[in-house]
Amino acid sequence: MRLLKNISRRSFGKLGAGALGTAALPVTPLTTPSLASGQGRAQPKFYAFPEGFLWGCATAAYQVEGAAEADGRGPSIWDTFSHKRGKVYENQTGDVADDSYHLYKEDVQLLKNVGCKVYRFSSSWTRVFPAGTGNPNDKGIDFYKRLADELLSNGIEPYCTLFHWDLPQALQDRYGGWQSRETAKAFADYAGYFTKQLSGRIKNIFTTNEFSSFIDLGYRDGRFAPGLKLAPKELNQARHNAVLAHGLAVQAIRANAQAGTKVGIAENFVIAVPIIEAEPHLQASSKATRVLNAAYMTVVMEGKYVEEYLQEQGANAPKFTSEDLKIISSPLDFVGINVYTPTYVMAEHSRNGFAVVKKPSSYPHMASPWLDIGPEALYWAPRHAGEIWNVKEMYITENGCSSADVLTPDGHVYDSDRIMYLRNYLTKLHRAVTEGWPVRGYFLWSLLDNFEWADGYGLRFGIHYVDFKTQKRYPKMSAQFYKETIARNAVL
Ligand code: GBH
Repeated sequence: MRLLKNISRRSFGKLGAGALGTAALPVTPLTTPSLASGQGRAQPKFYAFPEGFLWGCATAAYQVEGAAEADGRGPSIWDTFSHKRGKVYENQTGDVADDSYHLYKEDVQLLKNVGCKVYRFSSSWTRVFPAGTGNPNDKGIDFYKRLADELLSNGIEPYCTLFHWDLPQALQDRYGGWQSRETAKAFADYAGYFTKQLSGRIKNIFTTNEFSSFIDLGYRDGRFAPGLKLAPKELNQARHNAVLAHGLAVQAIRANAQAGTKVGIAENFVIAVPIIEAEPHLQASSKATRVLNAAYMTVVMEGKYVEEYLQEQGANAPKFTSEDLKIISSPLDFVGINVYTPTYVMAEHSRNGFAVVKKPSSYPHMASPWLDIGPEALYWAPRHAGEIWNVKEMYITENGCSSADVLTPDGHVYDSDRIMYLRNYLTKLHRAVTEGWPVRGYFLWSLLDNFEWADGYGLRFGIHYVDFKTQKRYPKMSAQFYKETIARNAVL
């Protein structure tokens, strides 16, 4: 009591977060509760992770780089889309974003301060090939060399995603983007070239990030670039071209990589969580995972479109060859899973054997209305991937949340809801790892507040607050939480 009374708000700030600033975040020493204060109480059980677990943060090129016209970068469909009125919150664009193209050294220091072992970023296709194909741009490639070198010299391993939605505008204009196989081939050429240039530095590569986000939202709902609303038949073909692009890229990466390079994918497949963890719902959730991800993850992992999908789509099903399916399911070294929300599933006497349980309006979510809170998704994602598809090496390539962060006049952000979210999700990841599902690392989304696609700068996902007027970065309380987690290799 006395202690509490004596700590004023100001001095609490100094104790808890006052040392943050841009300087190193201190880690508080691990204290063992004194026996005197709790005679007979059991020792606390920390949620310890295996030694060598790879903690990191993630970002994507268009969301953080800015420098839209620097050094010969060509336009992507997100430049075009964000510059059209009414497409993005307050007509904001990624022209400047976090200016990480110029401030990357500072951002690497943020990673280092938090103790990250790994960093997942994406390369901008139009920095490397300004027109999607044809002549490469050395200055673009140079940026990723410098970034990788900066990471490596700070003891942080680079993980690069080759496509995080910023399709070259030239390919959209010439071929209708993902509506054509030509785009898939162009992607493979870019993947091969990038790998040849960078695999001395970058040993871990993800092809594509989240098919459903760039195809379904971009070509069906029109909410994301390029803002199209295709009919089902054309949509399914675009989906097919996207998974084909991934497969062709895997082959191109392998053909051009130095020994020791690993290749994978980053997917936010629908995570079917059994509404009750008991039969018959367990079986229903496995079945649902295969069927609900038929057009993307399932065909990538199994090399076939499940019957349920082909029947449901009927005449609108994609056209493909058996050779396509072989390419699409080219063996991977690891699978990356982006985990945000659960999809609850229950057993049902129907042809599929499962039903998706609609969430009531009272279901809790974070600042983004779609971001329903369900920590158990971080247990079920690795379990399904391991159980259904026999995945032997996995990463959580994204997990994190938006909060209504407020920067106090003295430069702090007390994002207790983000800490609550992370603590609970990580506890479930701990369960998955403890049960032996082979998750090697975890990338928190995101290192920094950034351009949140159609939500612009209106929603903040970072563990560092960014003042977009000054480009100053401020570690939030969640950065301190994550630093403690990494330092102890355990969830607190
Ligand atoms: C990830 O997508 C992305 O990989 C990353 O770039 C992004 O910043 C992060 O999540 C946070 O959003 O507005 O109702 O149409 C996660 C999957 C797909 C979830 C698109 C939000 C839009 C829902 N996202 N979806 S809505």
